[in-house]
Amino acid sequence: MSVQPTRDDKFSFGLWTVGWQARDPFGEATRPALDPIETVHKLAELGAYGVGFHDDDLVPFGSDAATRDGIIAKFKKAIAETGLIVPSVTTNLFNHPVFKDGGFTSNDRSVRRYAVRKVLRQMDLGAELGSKTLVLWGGREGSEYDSAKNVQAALDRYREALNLLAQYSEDHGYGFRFAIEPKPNEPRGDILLPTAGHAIAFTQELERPELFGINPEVGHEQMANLNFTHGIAQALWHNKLFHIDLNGQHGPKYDQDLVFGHGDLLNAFSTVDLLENGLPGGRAYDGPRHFDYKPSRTEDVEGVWESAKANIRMYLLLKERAKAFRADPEVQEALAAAKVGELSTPTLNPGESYAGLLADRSAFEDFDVDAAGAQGYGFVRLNQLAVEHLIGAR
Ligand SMILES: [Mn+2]
Repeated sequence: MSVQPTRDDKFSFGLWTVGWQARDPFGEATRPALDPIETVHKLAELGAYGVGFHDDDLVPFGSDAATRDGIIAKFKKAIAETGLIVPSVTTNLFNHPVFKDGGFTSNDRSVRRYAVRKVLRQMDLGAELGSKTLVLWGGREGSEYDSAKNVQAALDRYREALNLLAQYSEDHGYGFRFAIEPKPNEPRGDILLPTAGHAIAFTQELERPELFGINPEVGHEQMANLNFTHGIAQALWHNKLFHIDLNGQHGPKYDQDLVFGHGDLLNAFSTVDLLENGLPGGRAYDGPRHFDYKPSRTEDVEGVWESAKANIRMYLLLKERAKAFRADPEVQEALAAAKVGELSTPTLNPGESYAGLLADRSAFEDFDVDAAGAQGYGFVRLNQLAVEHLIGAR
């Protein structure tokens, strides 16, 4: 099937995704480094509308000011030539040994001060490039040993840092929204703000909670054995889905970062269905469809671009399948039989209070619990229709 991406699809990639040289804990790089400028051109060719990056993806850590300025000038030229945008930027607070005990929550105060400065510098650059979202992945914020980290103090320091970032953004008119990316573990044994739920709760404790949301990643939630589609639905409900990282994962194991849809395909289908078709009465997601995957270590450079293309193609195919699912009269009938729509009707009548509920004998005294308990909901039939649409059998 031919599926052509357009800029309206809002596909974006991080420089670090296709640029991963496939170094892992057990082996050396299997691919050469990619030139970020060439990557920008290649992503535009593939149909992406945006590119994101950590500070160190673009400008190697420790570069002097002149080198940095030169690289940034070339990057800006590439952005202008291709018409790509930079929807989001992020900061590398995990690679250098200085961050081995974290950035914002390192036990060492001088490391925390350095980490905050590094993020402020990346915010200046992001703002200059028109970026409105700052992603915060705190992969080193955590511990291996419970006795080594005062978690409540760490959350105090996390809050202190994020409040400062928001203040800086507002004072400079940058207009950033901040998207916390949860992950349960890896590289730390246990990472702070490990799931979408933890991160959403944390945003409520900040000075400007409305500026903070989350950037949930398929694989990260699935590493915690959670349902990603449920997670993003709840994030939308809280108005906290600021960004999304799409990839593939086979359940709770190391972070696989597979192509989107190459892990839990059924869940990828429901994710695209939610993002593209929404739910009655629910909030819609309008941000980038950002791929945060890694081309497998077995692939050469040609395979890197094939895998990038595969993400886009998987998303568009799933979008087409999800539209067909929603348009099928038999599905609509099965949805009605399963009372899926009835859940949107409030449990109380308009204006009714508990007094009305107590006065309604049909709700309790005369309610036929045996009949209600005996009814079938037909969820399996509905799911079979979904799977048949997914695999192209309908
Ligand atoms: Mn990610």
